[in-house]
This record gives sequence, C-alpha cells and structure tokens, in this order.
Amino acid sequence: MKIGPLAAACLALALGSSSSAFAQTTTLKIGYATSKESHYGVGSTVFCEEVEKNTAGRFKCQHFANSALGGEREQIEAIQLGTQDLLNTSTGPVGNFVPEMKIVDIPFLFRDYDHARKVMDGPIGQDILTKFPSKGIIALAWTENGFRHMTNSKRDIVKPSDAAGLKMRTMENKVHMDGYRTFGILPTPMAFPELFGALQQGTVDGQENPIPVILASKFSQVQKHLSLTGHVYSPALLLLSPKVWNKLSDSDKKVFLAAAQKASVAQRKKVNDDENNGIAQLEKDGMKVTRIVDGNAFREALKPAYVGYAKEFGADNIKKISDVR
Ligand code: EAX
Repeated sequence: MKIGPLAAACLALALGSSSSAFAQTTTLKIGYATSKESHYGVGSTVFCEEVEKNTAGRFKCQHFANSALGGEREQIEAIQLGTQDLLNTSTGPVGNFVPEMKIVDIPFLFRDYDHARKVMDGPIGQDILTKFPSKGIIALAWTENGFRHMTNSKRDIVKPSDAAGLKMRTMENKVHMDGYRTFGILPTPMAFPELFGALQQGTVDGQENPIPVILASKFSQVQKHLSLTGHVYSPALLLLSPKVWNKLSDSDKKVFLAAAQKASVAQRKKVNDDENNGIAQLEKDGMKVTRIVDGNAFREALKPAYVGYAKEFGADNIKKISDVR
C-alpha cells in the first residue's frame, strides 16, 4: 500500500511520540562548588544541554550548585562509589586520588591562560586524563577554575613578606601548601563549603581563589584586601562516575566527550569574562585591590619548594611544561 505524505507524517509522529514515551530518561546528578550562574554552572549547563540534545533526551541533568553535595573531596568519593554521576571540580583534592595529576598544581608553573590551556589541551594534559580510570574515575575534559589570587582581612600583599604570618585557608592540596609556606603563609587546609564562615568568624585571615570564585562566593562581604598574585593556575575537571560510563554505548560515549569539550570552551569563556569585568565589580563591592604585585619576589621565595617538586615530579617533566609555547 502506498501512503500519502500526510499519512506518513502522522505515522512518523505517532511512532516518534510513542517511542519517546517509552524511552527511559536517565537523570544524572551533577555537583559543583559555586552558583549555577558562575563559571562552573555555565560549563555544566552547556555539558548537560549538549548531552540532552544529542541523546534525544535519554539523558538529562539535575544540578546541585553551591556545594549542595558537599566539598570537592567528598564529591570525588561519591563519583567513585557511583552515588553521584558528574562533578565539575577544581584539582584541589584530586591529586590525593590521582597522584599523576599533581604536577599541574605547582605554583608559578604557567605563565598565563594561553600557556595553561595549551598544556591541558596538548599531549601532557591529555595523558594525565588517561590516569583516572584505574582510580575509579572518568575524566571527560579539563574545564577551568582560573589563576588564583590572595584575599585577606589584614593588609595589601605586594611581596611574600606582606603575606608572611597570615593564616590562610588553602585547598586540601600538599603541592600548594608546600609552596605557600615558602611565602611565609600559615596554610590551613579546609573544605570549600566551610570557607565563608571561617572568613566571617576570623578563624583564618585570608584565602586564595580565582576571580570567578571570589565573585560567585561574595567574599567581598568578608574580605577587605584583594591582591592579584596569580600565584598558581587552578585547572578544573569534568568527572563522571564509571558506573555511568560503563553502561554507555560507544556512540553515547562520543556524545559525552564532545559535550565535555563544549563545556570546557564555555567555562573558560566565563573565566575570561570574570577576569575582565569582575575585578572592577569587587572594587565596587568595597574590596581594596592591589594590582601590581612583585611576582619575581614570589618566584624567588618559591625556589626551595621547587627543589621538592623536582624530586617528586622530575625536573625534566616540569621543564617540559614550562617549555610549551
Ligand atoms: O572549585 O576549594 C576551592 O578553593 C576551589 O577553588 C573552589 O571550591 C572552586
């Protein structure tokens, strides 16, 4: 029997709607530290929209912004267990799970955003991503947190001696803590969700984070001084639970990986926008911004820490990263 175009359209519609009515939708839980409007939220939203669109709605996300699922360390554990599906996280606690990753947390390793992104997207960064599966984590892509700057409630920081003696919250990251000690800082590791309260109560004098985080977390309400130290690049990662990954078809795996690439582009763009507009905003919000910082003095102070880094990671491996142009 020959059917006309209208009948064919009706049939297609009926089949289409019936198949989507029966197709199962899997809702993936995605967590991140800051708001849905922040860099993490922007990247995560792009990832989820791409996945939803390119799997015809078989997958969608439920967002848990603002650390609703806990600190980043706890969320990594949940990814391993499969009680959480997705996490857009800084590398802060990740090195405790995947030691090969720690090399990119070295202070003053990256010159600028171009350098950092080139390394992450190139063979060195991509090779690190292959180390995750054996630790029970799938790393879909490098996203981004940004260059970290110091804030505190006491004074302007131009050189390490200004930072000396300040009690500063750090991430749970030994590479950072070893470096910051050479600046004279007293590092106090703490999970991010506790940080605002600790600053408010004066448990610590300061903290360090990229502009997008300082903005999104409204640290201007509890910190007076912002110094644009840019002392370390803070990469981020879009992580997936192997429990989800192992059930995906090959073509869905491709969709997830391509979506993660788009997420990364969008997240980095938001970091750029915040770097360009956020500092003036923080000034308006009452922060005193120190723009000119003695970077050479910080790098000089850091030399003893680099001796340790060379031992741990290999001087040649560090040089390979520095040499990327
Ligand atoms: O991932 O813990 C931190 O300071 C991180 O930079 C923040 O949670 C964003």
